[in-house]
Amino acid sequence: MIHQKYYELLKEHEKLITRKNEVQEELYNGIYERYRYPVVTAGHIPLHWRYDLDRNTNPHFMERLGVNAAFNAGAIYFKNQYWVVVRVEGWDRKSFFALAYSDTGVDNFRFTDYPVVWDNPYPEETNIYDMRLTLHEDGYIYGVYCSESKDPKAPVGDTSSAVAKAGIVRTKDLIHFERLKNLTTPSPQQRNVVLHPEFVDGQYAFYTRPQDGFISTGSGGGIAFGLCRDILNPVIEKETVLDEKRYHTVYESKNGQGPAPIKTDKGWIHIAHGVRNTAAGLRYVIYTFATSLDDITKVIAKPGGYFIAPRGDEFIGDVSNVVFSNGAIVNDVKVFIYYASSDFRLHVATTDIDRLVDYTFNTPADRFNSMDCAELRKSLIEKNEELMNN
Ligand code: M1P
Repeated sequence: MIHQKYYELLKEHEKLITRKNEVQEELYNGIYERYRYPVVTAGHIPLHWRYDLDRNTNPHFMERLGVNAAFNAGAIYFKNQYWVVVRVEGWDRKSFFALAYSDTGVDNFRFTDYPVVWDNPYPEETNIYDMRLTLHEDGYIYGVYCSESKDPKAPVGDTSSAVAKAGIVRTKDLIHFERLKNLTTPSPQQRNVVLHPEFVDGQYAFYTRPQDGFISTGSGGGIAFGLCRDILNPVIEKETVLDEKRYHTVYESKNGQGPAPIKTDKGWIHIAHGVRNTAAGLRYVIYTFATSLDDITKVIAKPGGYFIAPRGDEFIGDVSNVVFSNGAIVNDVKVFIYYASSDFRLHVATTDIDRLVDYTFNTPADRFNSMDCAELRKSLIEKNEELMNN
């Protein structure tokens, strides 16, 4: 028999997932809109994924399989709906993927019947997260995610060292997922690997992020690019860094490609994250850059500084001072950027192709030192003064 408490909580749950979202007008910046409420939280996870509803086996109606957070989501527009593949983290610290869909893209996200599962050929794989979805021109939807295992070379007593690899799945219906082999690259570790939507020189093209260690990228210089002949035996022989980390920028310590890049008339627009260190720990922000349609390894525009940084409640979570995006949807000219805050909940920012292109191509580039930045601002003030005085 179902516990009475379930029906009480179900009403509240339905209220939460059908709550209408609204633009936060007070945060106007002309570039994108931010929304009052996160689009997916741990509270959006269906109650029967968390509680044993049976009054006999769960008389106190305890949350038996609690969910800690629902964040970093890949995204795709599929069959006229906005879909996100959410990183759901249980109280046990293990992440898994679950799909949620919405008619609006900014609210009313509802999870499908079950978490996403597939046959796993990698028994050592312990944690999975941060899937990027790419509709590739070969007709499949690919999901590339971080497949994390304990470092087999860790000395006895080291129960933290881990190895990150790029796991690959593909699907045509968002129901059946086929697990392909992990991507092999020259780098010992990989995270934030993303498949480019088009073939390049007849090959599959990946954005990678070479890294020596699990957390620190070490000699890995930034967002890289590599080609792979066979997706069923995915090997990248050469990685070339296309967007470097750099001293005293918002991507000083490391960076990573976000969703698959967005194709526009002027170039591919990339949404990426940049990381720098502070006395309070790492700070993650989102930035954009553009690459050439003729040579996708060539950066042709890059605004200085960040595109999205945490605001208000977004600062607080399991890993504070973080915004991270691995999903975006373009529907006609509208752009939906799904970003998570502080490894805890998922938000959306909306813009359109025109504004995204304008922002990426016309926002001044970083001048890399304070005096040149002050001069740049002074010239803006002078230009505006002329207008204001006439
Ligand atoms: O905790 C912040 C982010 O840290 C990692 O990103 P990166 O590999 O760039 O350091 C990821 O674990 C990501 O999931 C997480 O949000």
